[in-house]
Amino acid sequence: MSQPKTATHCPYCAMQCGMNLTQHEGNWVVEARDFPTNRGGMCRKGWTSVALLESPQRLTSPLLRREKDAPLQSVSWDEALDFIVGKVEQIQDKWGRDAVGVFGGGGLTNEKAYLLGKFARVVLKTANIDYNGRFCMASAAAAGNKAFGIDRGLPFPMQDIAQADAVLLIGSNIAETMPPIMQWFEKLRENGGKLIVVDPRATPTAQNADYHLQITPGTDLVLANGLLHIAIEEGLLDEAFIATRTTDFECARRAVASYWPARVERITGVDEANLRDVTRLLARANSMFLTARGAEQHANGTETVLGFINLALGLGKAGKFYNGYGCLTGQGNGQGGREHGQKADQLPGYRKIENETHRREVAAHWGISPDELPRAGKSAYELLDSMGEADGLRALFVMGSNVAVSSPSAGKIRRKLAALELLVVSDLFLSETAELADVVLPATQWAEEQGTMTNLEGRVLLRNQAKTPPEGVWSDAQFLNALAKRWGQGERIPSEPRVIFDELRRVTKGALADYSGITYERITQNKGVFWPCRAGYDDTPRLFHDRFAHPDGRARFHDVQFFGLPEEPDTEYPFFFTTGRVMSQYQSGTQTRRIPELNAMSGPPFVELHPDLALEMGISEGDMVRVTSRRGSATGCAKISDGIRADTLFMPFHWGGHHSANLLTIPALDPTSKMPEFKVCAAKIEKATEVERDS
Ligand SMILES: Nc1nc2c(c(=O)[nH]1)N[C@H]1C(S)=C(S)[C@@H](COP(=O)(O)OP(=O)(O)OC[C@H]3O[C@@H](n4cnc5c(=O)[nH]c(N)nc54)[C@H](O)[C@@H]3O)O[C@H]1N2
Ligand SMILES: Nc1nc2c(c(=O)[nH]1)N[C@H]1C(S)=C(S)[C@@H](COP(=O)(O)OP(=O)(O)OC[C@H]3O[C@@H](n4cnc5c(=O)[nH]c(N)nc54)[C@H](O)[C@@H]3O)O[C@H]1N2
Ligand code: SF4
Ligand SMILES: [Mo]
Repeated sequence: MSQPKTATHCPYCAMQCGMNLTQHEGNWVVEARDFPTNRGGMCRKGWTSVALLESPQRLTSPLLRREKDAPLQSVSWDEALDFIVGKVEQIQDKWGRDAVGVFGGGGLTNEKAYLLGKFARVVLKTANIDYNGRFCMASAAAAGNKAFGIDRGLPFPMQDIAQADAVLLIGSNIAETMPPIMQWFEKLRENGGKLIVVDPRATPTAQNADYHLQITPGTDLVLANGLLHIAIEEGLLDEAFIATRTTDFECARRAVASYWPARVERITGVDEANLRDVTRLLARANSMFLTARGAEQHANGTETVLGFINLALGLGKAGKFYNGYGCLTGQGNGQGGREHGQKADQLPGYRKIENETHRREVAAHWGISPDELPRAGKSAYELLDSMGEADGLRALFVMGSNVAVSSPSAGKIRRKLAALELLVVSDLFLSETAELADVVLPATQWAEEQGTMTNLEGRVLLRNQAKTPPEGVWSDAQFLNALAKRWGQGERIPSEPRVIFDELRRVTKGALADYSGITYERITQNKGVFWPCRAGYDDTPRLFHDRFAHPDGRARFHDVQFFGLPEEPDTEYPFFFTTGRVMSQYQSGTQTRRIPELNAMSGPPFVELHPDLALEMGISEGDMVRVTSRRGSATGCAKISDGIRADTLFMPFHWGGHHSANLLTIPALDPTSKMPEFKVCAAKIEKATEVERDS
């Protein structure tokens, strides 16, 4: 007999497709829900997600490593928590409070992200908390704040995409990373609209586009400035919009003056005719400009995004129906996770930790004095890199991230994680990071708890609990509460999602990301609620129609210049090495690599290269190859494709061990967002040795 259906959302990406979970003859069954975003669509990761619910590999007991070289052993919760408390006290007495760090995740519910930020500041009293969103959309967030005065991924509902006439999609492979969103692009095409994709590879997304600009990796800012240069030269600017709704246009005009088309063609590899066609197309239509990781994960990611915002503003394509700039946020709660205080420089509601008014407001809610609130801490990569260094971390809590696979320069980071005095990892499975831990805590997963998520449009959603967790598994909120109790602060760290959400609503009242009018009931009735939303008011599906969020209501242009890449190919490392995703694996792979159906679809770890290069190197399809950069080497099977530039190698980052793309990546950081340069470094490729082939 079928059981009642539980309405929830997918465990993975920022689409947060609506799904129903139910049991049929003892087996879990998933069905796609007719939700306004996915409208009955899901990708294969969503369809197979129920395989995680009864996985025999789930962690079901805390694990403890008493001595550095001892194995992890199953222990009771009391034993694990007492061990943590003892170690933390020892370390903070010896090295100071900030020697204990916290690393969160953009997949955590709003409730847990909020609670983790509060736990770090109020219970651990450390300044050092940051999260993996710093590796994700931090550059777009920084640019949005600078240009518009607020950071919400899409400032409009995704259905609006279907009504635009042209979309410039920069560094995004949504046909693989968010497949159900493609229905809105298909509608756009049916309506006669055009899609322009900027990517060094002919991805499934690019193959379906009207224009594919096969850019030299890392040169997107030159492209942005080049298009604005052409718009100025050809008289395509929207002067009225610039005069009434923006400031500082002159600095953008000066910035792009030297980006004449021939120079832009030389640097980006996109020919002048295409540059001109695309500029005209974007200027004459309702146009959207959407960036994702290909444009953002660079040491100049913030400036690159600002370059595309300059272009959108110059053409008058923002703050009106079916026009605008947006960032395609990635993780399940990539949006909400960046609003409620797990960032080093932030307090809940997108408040700033260094702003004295904000400190007073939040401290009052938390029942402490503003002086007790720590100041801004280190950003994600800086935090990880500080492990074991003078005035760096001696202990780290990781909740919702697998940094041993996903951090840049992962070889060095793995060594530092293993050498910590205390590494506590809470996860669903024994991830590569958990393998290095002193204490591993088994956490509930999406269908085993309730909580809200904010999708890439800023729509707050409710995940309902479908199943009781396996025995021995606790929610992150429960263990944070149990730890806080041991320090006499249990009442400050509630463990019930609804109680936490009500606190979050009160604390964010009046802040930029105001959730005070959002309730579980209102979310259910309305199929999601767009923030900001104050009690008694409507929500905000479209953000900028009346004004931008700066005090003067205007958007800002910026002077952005291209100064080259942190590492250019040279004779020793002659190729661009870039990284990204495939459809059937998710992130560091902790969840999806445990689903045989998905492994069969993605195939083994691979390196994509052009046939000319393969011929030159004597490499055949399926050969085991080794790619090497100045930081390290990784191996994978050769995947030969004429869709990639001949000067570029591509490797997905979903695998661990010596198949990890991040053994090569360079930890050059964007000075504003502290986003690492995941998308370009210099590398060489060769056939692997026999030993490597067998391992
Ligand atoms: N299947 C799957 N879906 C996912 C995820 C996943 O792991 N797997 N993760 C989710 C998350 S957290 C995120 S952040 C999103 C990411 O979603 P996307 O941004 O779409 O994913 P990526 O594959 O990282 O990068 C997109 C494209 O950038 C291109 N690129 C590389 N270098 C450059 C460059 O210099 N310039 C330009 N213009 N393009 C470049 C790559 O070739 C790639 O095709 O996906 C989400 N959805
Ligand atoms: N080379 C390269 N590296 C990259 C990128 C790239 O494009 N190229 N992309 C970057 C980006 S955009 C991102 S977002 C990061 C992602 O990389 P990670 O931060 O490593 O993300 P996940 O693999 O999703 O890790 C989430 C972990 O938390 C666990 N988990 C899931 N839900 C919960 C929960 O509720 N509680 C707890 N305690 N654990 C949970 C999962 O099992 C998993 O082990 O990688 C970054 N690294
Ligand atoms: S697109 Fe994202 S949210 Fe939708 S089913 Fe796939 S992974 Fe899940
Ligand atoms: Mo991401």
